[in-house]
Amino acid sequence: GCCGTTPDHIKAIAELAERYAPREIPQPKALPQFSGLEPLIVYEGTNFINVGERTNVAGSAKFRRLIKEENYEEALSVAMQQVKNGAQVIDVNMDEGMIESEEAMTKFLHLIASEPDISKVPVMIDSSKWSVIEAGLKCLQGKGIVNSISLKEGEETFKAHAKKIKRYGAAAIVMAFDEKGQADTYERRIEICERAYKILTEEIEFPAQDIIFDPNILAIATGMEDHNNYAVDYIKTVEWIKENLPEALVSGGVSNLSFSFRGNDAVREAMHTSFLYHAIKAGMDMGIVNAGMIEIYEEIPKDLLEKVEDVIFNRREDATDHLIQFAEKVKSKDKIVIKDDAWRKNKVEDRLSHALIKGIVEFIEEDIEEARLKYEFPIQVIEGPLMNGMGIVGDLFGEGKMFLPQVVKSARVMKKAVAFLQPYIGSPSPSLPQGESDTSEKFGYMTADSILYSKLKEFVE
Ligand code: THG
Repeated sequence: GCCGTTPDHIKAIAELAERYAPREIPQPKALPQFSGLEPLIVYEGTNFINVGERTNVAGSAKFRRLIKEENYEEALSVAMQQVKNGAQVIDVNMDEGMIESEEAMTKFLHLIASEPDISKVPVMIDSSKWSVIEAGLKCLQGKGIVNSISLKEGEETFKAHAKKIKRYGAAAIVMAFDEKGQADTYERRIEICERAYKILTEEIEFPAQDIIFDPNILAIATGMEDHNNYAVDYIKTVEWIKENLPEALVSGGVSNLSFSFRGNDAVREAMHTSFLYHAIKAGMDMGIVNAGMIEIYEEIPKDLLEKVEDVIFNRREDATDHLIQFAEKVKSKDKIVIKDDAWRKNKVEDRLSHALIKGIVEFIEEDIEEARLKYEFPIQVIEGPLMNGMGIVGDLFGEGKMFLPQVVKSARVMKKAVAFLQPYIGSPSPSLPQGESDTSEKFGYMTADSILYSKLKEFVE
């Protein structure tokens, strides 16, 4: 009680309070967070986090050549390009027989550190050699991610590595791999992940939110019957981890899935897109991807999607044969498909939407000019078709059907469109009736950048 409170008041309150259990003090969840120069915090409902795969000597012929030739300047531009195009983390891998991996990792990470446009994002140090990982850890500012550790060499090594990672203040990808080998069934995947989780959280107090499981995305449609259920088992494992191993995240190397369709990008893209769509629904938090090889789920041709999902979900015995046959067709059509410009015949509003959703800048100026002449005020082009298009982009992003790299492309189209309109928006239209000039004044100083950033911010939030 305070001044004016008598013992009677206190008594009355005590009697009332006695009937209820004290409030349980909620324990706020520690959010997973990583950082380069800027933080990357994973909130409830954060969309899928995409990790750029291109700075990998084993996964990119171009990057391998650049590192072998010690052309670090251009190698840096590969990293820069990924970040500019929306990669939220970059995976760096220097594992190659002909490369001094520790040295190359150190040199590359040092160079990244002096490029704030790259080092603003967290780095994922990717190596199967611990010495390379530790060389990388020594170079990182902020909180990076080690890719990876596992129980492959037994518990003692696993614990020793995890303790080191904890001291360096990094997070860790934990592969579903143990003394017996790589997990390739649902049961083996969950057995290893559960065991690793227990060791990490109970024995060495590794923060659960710093554990990122990778339950092995393996190649499907290889012709080997044993491989047919790989995608199904991965997705089931993701669900199990999210239900049973609190706070831990789930990741995976997405391009592995489609190895047997190397050379056929149309099929690979459809496979990645569909797989991600379903795995993210199951709870997949992040993935190592080639952002240029992901489509928009809704835009995959239905016949191709059906064949692809027959394979991913192992829905029929002849799924692989059918996809291979179909792939031949897609491949021969590939070049024609790229030139597919049927959408150019649609009305201007639909063309603007299409350009925004697909991130096509090629025709944007001519379409905007056509729309500008069609509408009474230029601002209506922004408020109408452009905002509608961005609205669709926002919805697709929200539903997990579009990813940040694609949104960045849309935002570029938007920026170009608004920049083109801007000179017309500043001055009031001659036919503008009195009293309505407020609208044009209000939007007179709306810049392409402000629209771009407010929209982007909206999406990202
Ligand atoms: N899990 C974890 N880390 C990983 C993987 C994983 N790191 C490596 C790999 N898998 C993920 N990275 C890639 C990178 C590229 C490709 C596949 C996976 C790829 N590259 C093209 C190819 O081989 O056809 C190369 C084309 C080119 O040369 O440009 O597919 O699963 N934790």
